[in-house]
Amino acid sequence: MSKIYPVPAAFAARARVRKDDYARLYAESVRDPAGFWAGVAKRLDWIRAPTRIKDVSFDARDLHIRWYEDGVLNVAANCLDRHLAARGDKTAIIFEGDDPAVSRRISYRELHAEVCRFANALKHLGVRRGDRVAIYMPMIPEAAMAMLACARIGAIHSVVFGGFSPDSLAGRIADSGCKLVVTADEGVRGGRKIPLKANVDEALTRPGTTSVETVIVVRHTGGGIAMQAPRDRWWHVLMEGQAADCPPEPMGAEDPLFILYTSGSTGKPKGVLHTSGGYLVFVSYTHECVFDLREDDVYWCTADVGWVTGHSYVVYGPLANGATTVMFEGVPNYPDASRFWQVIDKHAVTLFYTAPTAIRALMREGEAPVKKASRASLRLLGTVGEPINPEAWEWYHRVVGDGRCPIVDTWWQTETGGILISALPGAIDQKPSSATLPFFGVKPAIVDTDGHVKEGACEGNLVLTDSWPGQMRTVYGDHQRFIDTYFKTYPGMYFTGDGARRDEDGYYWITGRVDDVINVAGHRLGTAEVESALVAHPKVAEAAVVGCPHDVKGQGIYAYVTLKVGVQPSDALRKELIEWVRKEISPIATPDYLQWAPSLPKTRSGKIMRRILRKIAENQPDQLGDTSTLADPSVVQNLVGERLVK
Ligand code: 6R9
Repeated sequence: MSKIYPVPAAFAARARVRKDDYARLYAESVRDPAGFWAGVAKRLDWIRAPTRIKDVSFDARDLHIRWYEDGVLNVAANCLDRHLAARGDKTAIIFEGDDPAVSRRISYRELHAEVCRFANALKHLGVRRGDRVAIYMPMIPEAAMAMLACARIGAIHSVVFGGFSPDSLAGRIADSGCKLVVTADEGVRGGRKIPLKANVDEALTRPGTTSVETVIVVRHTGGGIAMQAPRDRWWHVLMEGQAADCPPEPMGAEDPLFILYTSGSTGKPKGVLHTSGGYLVFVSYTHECVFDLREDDVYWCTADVGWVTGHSYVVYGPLANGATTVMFEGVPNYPDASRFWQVIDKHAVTLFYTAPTAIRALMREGEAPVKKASRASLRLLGTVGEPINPEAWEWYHRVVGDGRCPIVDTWWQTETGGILISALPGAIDQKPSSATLPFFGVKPAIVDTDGHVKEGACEGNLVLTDSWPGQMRTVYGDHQRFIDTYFKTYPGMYFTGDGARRDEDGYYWITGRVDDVINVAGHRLGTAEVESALVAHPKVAEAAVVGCPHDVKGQGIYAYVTLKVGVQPSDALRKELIEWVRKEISPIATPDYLQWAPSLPKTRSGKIMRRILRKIAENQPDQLGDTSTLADPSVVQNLVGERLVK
C-alpha cells in the first residue's frame, strides 16, 4: 500500500475544484462531452461563438478530430487584449535572467503593445496568415512575444529548442517550409554562451532551407555576429516606428496555431500540429484547475519554450488566464544549487512547476541550499516530463514544500497539448509517484498487447478512448503518419506509447515508454534518431541505441556501435563519436555509454533484438529472456562480457 497525502485543509475549503466537485464534474464531462466542453469554451472571448462543439472519429478509415469547428477567435487577443481593461497594469511576464542581477517585469499593457508592434513588423516583411515562422530563441520575453505576434496575424509558429544543432534546426525549417526565422545573437545558460545566430547561419546553408527569406535577430548578449544584408534584420530596428496597435486576425477554431517537432519511435521528428480554439480552451482550463490559479498568484514553470510545456504552461495557458508567469533563462545550479529557491523568494512565487530530473539533481546537493531560502510564498508544487520516483517526490514535498504544499504530478505529451492525468490539489488525495486521476473529459484505458481493455487494478499500455479539445490534429505534411502512429496499434483508440498501471483506487501510475522513445532528463528522443546520427559517421557500420537507468536523468543513452571493417576501436574514437552525436543532434542526445559491438544480436531475419540490448544496458544479463531466435547466440555473451558499467 502506498502512502496517501490527503488534500491539505487550506485547499479543501477554497480550491477551484473541491472534493465533491471532482467526481460529479468528471461524470458529467464524460457523459456529455459536447455539453461539458461547450460550457468550458465560454471562458474565452470568441469573435463568433462555436455552435458545433465536437466532431470526432478515432476510426483509422475516417479519422477526424474537430472541436468548436464554426467558432472564430484570435488566440493572442485572448491572451492580451481582453485583460487590458482589468489587468492592464498587472505583470504578465517576470523575466529572470541567467545572471541573477538581471530581471524585468512586463505588464499586460506593455506586452500587448510589443506583440502588436512585432506583429506589424512581421506583416511588413510579408508574413501572412498560414505562413510558417521558426522561432529559435533563448528563454527571453521576446520568444513569447514572437509566438503571440504569429498568433495575432494567423501565422503558424514552429519553436525549435535553442539547444538543437544547426542540422536539427535545418531539418525542422525544411520540413515546414518556414519563411522567416526569429533568433537572438546568443543565448546564455549557466554563464555559457550559445551561438544561436551562428547556428542559424549554418542551418541556412543546408539543403531545403531556401524558403527562409528573413532572419530577425534580437540583440541579447551583444556578442559579435555576422549580419547578412538583406536577409538579416535587427529586432530593435524593425520595431522602431511600428504601430502599437494591430487588429487581431479572426481565425477559425480549427486553423493551425503552431507546429512543434517531437521524437517518435521511428524516423525523423514529427511536426505535431495544434489548432487554435480547442487548444486554448484546454490549456487555459487545465492551467486554472490543476494549479488552482488565483488572481494574485505568481506562477513559475521552469520549462523552456522550445518544449510543449513551455508553450502550454509558460505562455498560452497562463496568459489566457491573465496570470503572472515567470520566464527563467538560466539553469537550476547557477550560480549555485540554491538558484531555484532564491528566485522563488525574489519574486514571491506561489505556484512552482518543474521536472523530476531537476528535483533529483538538486536533491543530491542536500537540504542546505533549499533552506537558504524561505520559500514562504509557495503554496503548490508540480512536476512533469517523466515518472517521478517516490524518493524525489517525498523530498520535493518535505524539503522544498516544507510538507505544506500539495504536489500535482501531471502526465501529458506534446501530442495531447495539455495535462490529461493529474491530481487537482483541492480534490484528489496524492500518492507519491502516481499521476492520480484523469482530468475532466479525459478517458484513459489500459489495454493488453492485443488491445483488449482491462478492468480494475491492472497493468498494460495506456490509451485514450475519446478525444479532448487540446489533442493534436495531424502530423504537419503527413496525415497518414499521424493515423499510422497513433491509431493503428489499437483500432479506435489513441495510443500514447506509455505503459501504465491502475491501482484499486483507479489511480494511474505511468511506468514509462513502451516504444523506442527514451526520456533523457525529461527530453524526448527517438533511439532511431541517435542511431542514424551515429551511422552517418564515416567509420560506423551499424549502431543500436537503448535507454538505461540513470540516477539524475531518469534514463541515459546507451549506444552499441559496430565499426566498419578495418577501423580499430579506441578511446579517442569513442570521444569523437560522442562529440559527433552532440553536433548532429544536440548536447541533450549525448550518449552516456558507447560500447563497441563487434556484432549486434539479430534474429535470423536480421532484426536487431533491442530487448536483449536493453537488458544488457540495464545490467540484467540473467534476464535476457528467450534467446533462441538469435542468429548467433555468442554475440550476446561477448556484449555482456564487455558491458561498460558493472
Ligand atoms: C509534457 C511532456 C511525453 C512523455 C510521455 C511520458 C513522459 C510526461 C509525465 C511522464 C510520467 C509524468 N511523461 N509527464 N511520465 N509521469 N507526469 O513531457 O511532453 O516531451 O512530449 O513527453 O513524457 O512518457 O509520453 P513530451
